[in-house]
Amino acid sequence: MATYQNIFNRVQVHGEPDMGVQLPRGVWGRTGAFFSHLVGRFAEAQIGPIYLGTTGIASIVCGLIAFEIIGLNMWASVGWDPVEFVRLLPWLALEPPAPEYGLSFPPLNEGGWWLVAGFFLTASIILWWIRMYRRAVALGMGTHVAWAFASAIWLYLVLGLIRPVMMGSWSEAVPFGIFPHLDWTTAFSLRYGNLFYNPFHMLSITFLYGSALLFAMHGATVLAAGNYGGHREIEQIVDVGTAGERAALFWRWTMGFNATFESIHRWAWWFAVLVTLTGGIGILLTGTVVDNWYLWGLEHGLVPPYPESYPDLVDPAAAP
Ligand code: 07D
Ligand code: 07D
Repeated sequence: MATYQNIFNRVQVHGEPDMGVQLPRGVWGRTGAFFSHLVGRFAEAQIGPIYLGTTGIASIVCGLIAFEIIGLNMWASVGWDPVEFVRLLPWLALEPPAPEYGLSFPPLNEGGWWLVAGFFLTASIILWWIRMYRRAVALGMGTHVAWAFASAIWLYLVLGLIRPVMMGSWSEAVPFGIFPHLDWTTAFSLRYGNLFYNPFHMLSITFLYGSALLFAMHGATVLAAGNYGGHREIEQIVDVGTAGERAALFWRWTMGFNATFESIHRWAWWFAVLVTLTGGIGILLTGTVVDNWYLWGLEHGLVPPYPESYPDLVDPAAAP
């Protein structure tokens, strides 16, 4: 019996590319479209039409400028040796200015390039946000995708712009680089007394784990009802079969209640959005309102009171 499977063995029959709903032409036309068998094994086989548009092009240009500045600075840091550049790439960095520069503009080689790259990266990300927003409006859709993206941009802006400005120093910001940004993350947690005791870090982690759980439940449920056509969304909408009913009953059986076709997507949206929304709040409070999350945790009864086994020993985290 033929079962419907999207990955690996979907039959790829197609005619002309589907150019999408007719809309009044914008400043820019749509590009053409073509089919890729390989892509069709993982998703829709059709590539395009892509709408580049003014903000799209501007975003790509700004993104490329930032990428070039970061890459060239990293290359310069290994004396322009191409082999060393490739070998050490994950460890190379473009660091923000040193603390003595505060919020001023330092010489290019002492953090100035970091500021310029940050400016273009931020411009690129915001332009891409405008593009998503405007494309959704042009299609008569809601702007949910743009607002979810805005939540990620909020955390990014807190990390690299808002918090450093509130702290009065660019040196507080994240360096560009694969492992260097991980070192920064660890150092940040240590410097501010263990981020685990930051309740907003806790919330962020809860929503991160929750997002993974929800995604697994949703994906698994739809696939599990696949032999009743559960994954064939259009048929499910026009012709109510039993896939949705079975899936809903499955969850009522196993955990007592079930999401609806609509609410599962609202759950997913909120869980994902809250990861970076709460995360950004947690980072913004760090160093501005709370200097040491471990001591804050002690004060608020979060940190377990350890027995005084060694009364003469001073806890380094509690030292002034
Ligand atoms: C799968 C969608 C595709 C996106 C990808 C990332 C770049 C960077 C630039 C070489 C899920 C593209 C990467 C454009 C290239 C240069 C200069 C999204 C998917 C494939 N991090 N982080 C990574 C960024 C922060 C942390 C990986 C960006 C904070 C930890 C990648 C930002 C803190 C770990 C990356 C950012 C932090 C990572 C994989 C911006 C706290 C890992 C990301 C703009 C939140 C993991 C070696 C991924 C890793 C990892 C990119 C910010 C912590 C390089 C662009 C400062 C603990 N981060 N990150 O798949 O393997 O995301 O690191 O804010 O363990 Mg990070
Ligand atoms: C970075 C949003 C910005 C990204 C944007 C994308 C491009 C690429 C790509 C063309 C990720 C721009 C894209 C430019 C274009 C292409 C291909 C989202 C970003 C706009 N933590 N921790 C979190 C855990 C510890 C620390 C969040 C777990 C330690 C710091 C998350 C553990 C220390 C920060 C989380 C753990 C520490 C965080 C991130 C466990 C280190 C943050 C959520 C089990 C020793 C960030 C409040 C996210 C935050 C953050 C998880 C441990 C430090 C929930 C599970 C104790 C400094 N941590 N963490 O979605 O918000 O990021 O904190 O140990 O800043 Mg943590």
